[in-house]
Amino acid sequence: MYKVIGTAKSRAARVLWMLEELGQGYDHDPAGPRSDSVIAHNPAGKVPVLLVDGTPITDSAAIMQFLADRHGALTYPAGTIERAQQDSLLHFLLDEFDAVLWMAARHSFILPEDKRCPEVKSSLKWEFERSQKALVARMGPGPFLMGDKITVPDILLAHCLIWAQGAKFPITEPALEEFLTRMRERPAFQRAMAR
Ligand SMILES: N[C@@H](CCC(=O)N[C@@H](CS)C(=O)NCC(=O)O)C(=O)O
Repeated sequence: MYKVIGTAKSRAARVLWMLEELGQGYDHDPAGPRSDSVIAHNPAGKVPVLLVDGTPITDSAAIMQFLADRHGALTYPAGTIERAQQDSLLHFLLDEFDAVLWMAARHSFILPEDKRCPEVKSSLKWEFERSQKALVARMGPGPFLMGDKITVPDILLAHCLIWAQGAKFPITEPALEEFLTRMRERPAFQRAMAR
């Protein structure tokens, strides 16, 4: 029923991880961005793409939330206060973590060389540190962002923190280091990364 297109070294890792958490079977095409099998389903050439019985869905956050809703796990139900708080965290992470890391990547190796401004990275690192403080200030005792229950934003956050380590964006908040250690220990994460 499900086919994930996109190398596990990309944001496709989030979708692989989610499917493993949900215990759903899937096929995986580890295609790179802008490859023919990606462009066939997403004219933007971006990964991940999830094929659901052949119908493509793009954008990792939308895909993760779709899967969570469809299988009734890792999410609060739509229309509840908890779901609003969960979505709010998701959007905060997309704005303040994902977008900052993506901007740094664009100015490091994605944009054509003559369009890159590498000096923007020090400003982005400063923003990333500030956003970590803001996130920790709204986190409860855990172990997950929404308390006892793992939800979609936990996977997004853990993936962004791993991305940050690779991009040499320091994780400055001990609570986030501890969160990442816990998330990495999850068998579903390890199965997804084994791909
Ligand atoms: N918001 C999208 C972003 C997708 C995206 O930009 N993916 C990167 C790889 S992680 C990509 O395919 N980049 C190729 C490009 O921008 O040309 C998502 O979360 O899926």
